[in-house]
Amino acid sequence: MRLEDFDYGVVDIRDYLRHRTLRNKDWIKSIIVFVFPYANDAPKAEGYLTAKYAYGRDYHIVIKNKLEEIAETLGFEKYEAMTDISYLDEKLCAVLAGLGRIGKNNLLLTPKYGSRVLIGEIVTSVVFPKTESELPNPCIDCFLCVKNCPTDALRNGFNKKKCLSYLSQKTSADYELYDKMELAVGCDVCQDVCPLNRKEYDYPEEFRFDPKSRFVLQDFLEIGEKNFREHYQDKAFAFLGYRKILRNLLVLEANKGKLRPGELEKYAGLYEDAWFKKHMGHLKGRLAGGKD
Ligand code: B12
Repeated sequence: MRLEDFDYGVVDIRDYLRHRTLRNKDWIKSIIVFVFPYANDAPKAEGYLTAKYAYGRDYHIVIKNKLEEIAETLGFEKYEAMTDISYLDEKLCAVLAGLGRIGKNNLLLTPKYGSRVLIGEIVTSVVFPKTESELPNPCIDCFLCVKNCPTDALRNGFNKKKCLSYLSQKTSADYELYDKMELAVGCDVCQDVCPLNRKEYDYPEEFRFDPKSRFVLQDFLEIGEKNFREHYQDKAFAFLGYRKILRNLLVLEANKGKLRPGELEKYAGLYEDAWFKKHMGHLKGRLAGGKD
């Protein structure tokens, strides 16, 4: 495993500290930042898909393993390999490493892959020569992501509370926003409409679509809460837990006009959680043509 086989750039820790603070990390001298591309198109499949970043094996596992291997190869004694679950602002790291710039969709846009990349990093006590390039911003200001965001989360900056990706992980009471949901986990609209995301490229085979990233309500109910963790243990969305994904699937069924009021009654009684019951109440109101 050679560093040259990867898309990476190096940040001098002093440059990062000009923008963000870090506590008790005085030993870090360099951040080696990596981008890993993932799927760019959706399979034709019955049921509800996850966002594309979650099509394959959990990227937290895949990327961390790769980074650990690289760090071993480089012979680092003191280092940390991280992705997502990281104390660093990873997009800022990637920009400082010369890997891309931030687009109107709030994401790192790279010249080679567009925005469909995941970011990972190795922080090390070794001083590495820093990457000097700063790329021009490839975002062409077409505003397609801003205009097409189903919940208007990108207008005047990013409003995470309105972002469907955020909502799919949370138990928010903004039920009307959920009415726009199209995926079982996450959201891809702002990336799907981006003209810079029409590139062809290879990506790690671990990120290829596997059928567990497609949900059919009846099958999901059969898997059940007890078997959920084991069944989805190698998927990036396992941390959401059974009930939130079930809520998402019921929202999607309602959004597609596939739920009957009688069915909802049955599901609403499954769990005592107030957030679950209230959301089912909202769906019931929708089916009845009322407000709530
Ligand atoms: C929390 C989180 C979320 C939350 C909230 C995000 C938020 N911004 O508040 C939610 C659940 C909404 C979310 C959604 C998604 N996320 Co997320 N998320 C994170 C996480 C863990 C922290 C983000 C964060 O709070 N950063 C701190 C705040 C301050 O930064 P920010 O506002 O997000 O970004 C700004 C700074 O980076 C700054 N910045 C960037 N460059 C520079 C340069 C200079 C000089 C300065 C001063 C500032 C600056 O500008 C950015 C834009 O305003 C990161 C991983 C990480 N540890 O960084 C992943 C991460 C950002 N997410 C990622 C992904 C893939 C997604 C989704 C695409 C998943 C999906 N398909 O559903 C969506 C995209 C939504 C969107 N359009 O942004 C990737 C992004 C990869 C990329 N190409 O950019 C990351 C990096 C994870 C990873 N390891 O790859 N995410």
